[in-house]
Amino acid sequence: MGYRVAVVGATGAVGREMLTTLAERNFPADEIIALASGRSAGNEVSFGEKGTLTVQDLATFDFSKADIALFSAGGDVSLEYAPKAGQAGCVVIDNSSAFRMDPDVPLVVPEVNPGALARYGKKNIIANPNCSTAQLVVAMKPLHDAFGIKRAVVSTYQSVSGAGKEGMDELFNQTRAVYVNDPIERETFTKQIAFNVIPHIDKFMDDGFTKEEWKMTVETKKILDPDIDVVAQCVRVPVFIGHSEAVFIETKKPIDAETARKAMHGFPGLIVLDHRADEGYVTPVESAGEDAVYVSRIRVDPTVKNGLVFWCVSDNLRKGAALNAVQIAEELVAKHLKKAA
Ligand code: A2P
Ligand code: 11C
Repeated sequence: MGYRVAVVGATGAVGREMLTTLAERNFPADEIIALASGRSAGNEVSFGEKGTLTVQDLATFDFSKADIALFSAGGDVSLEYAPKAGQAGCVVIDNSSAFRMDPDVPLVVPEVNPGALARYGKKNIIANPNCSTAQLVVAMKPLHDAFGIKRAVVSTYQSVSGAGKEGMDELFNQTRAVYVNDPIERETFTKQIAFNVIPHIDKFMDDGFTKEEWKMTVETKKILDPDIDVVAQCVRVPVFIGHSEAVFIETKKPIDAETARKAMHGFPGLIVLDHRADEGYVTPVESAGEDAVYVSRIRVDPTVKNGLVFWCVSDNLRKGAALNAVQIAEELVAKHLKKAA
């Protein structure tokens, strides 16, 4: 007998990817339920190659009719509906930031801290990290195990799909407007994104960092190690899919490019593609639609005692969101939520 799986936000950029990923990976489901706002109820969404699903209204859905719910409809929707779903006995895997730092909610990247999942039962909620954190911790984990990371300095180059389908539409429409000389219309982003970069993702905090930057610091500590210091500068770039990161780490043990490469080689979900030649590195366009986190441009940082620099790219809708959520669901059903055959 399979599981009943609901996808909340099924018409959104991540929700659609969740449905595709569930279909592609043959998740053991008897029923997949697509949920979104009343505006979309009755519309059809694709369930990968397996056909289409009719969208139902989240507001009237009874969560006792689902075993697992993947949420990606924004923090406010999660805050309102995830606790209700959890209380109805449905395990929520939440892609928003609403519950990530709640001590009773595990924050999980299955390749990095699968053991944390065991504590999901307090609220029946498991949190999926921010997309920029998910790819970072996959790249950092084997290096941390081998060399002990003390500090990471990260600059991100984040695609517009991180801001959902509206962000993607805004890049498309502004790019077109530039070419046809129409006025540039702005709604989702705080400045023009077409042919520009914006050093501002999520709201500003009192200390001058943005919430996106703060999330990278605190989520990395929760997932990987509270003793690692992370300082981030997050930037939106006019790329549709795929987040990129320039990462500068300092380690406890001496580190060099060759041993770092060996430590990363074969780590689940991570691909090192690093040739010091034209095209010997991965860009976000190549990462789109792929599951892996890619690391390139590995080199020693000669300005600190034990330092390494690398470039890290991944599809933010996949490992950064939908794939990680489905991997959590797979781990959950394999180890924690077994159904009688
Ligand atoms: P809808 O399309 O009906 O508005 P994205 O992150 O790509 O912008 O997508 C957001 C997703 O969250 C969409 O599926 C959207 O559904 C859904 N959503 C937004 N607000 C609500 C709400 N109040 N109730 C249910 N789903 C919502
Ligand atoms: C972005 N990283 O690229 C954000 C999107 O906390 O889940 C995801 C925000 C979050 O805009």
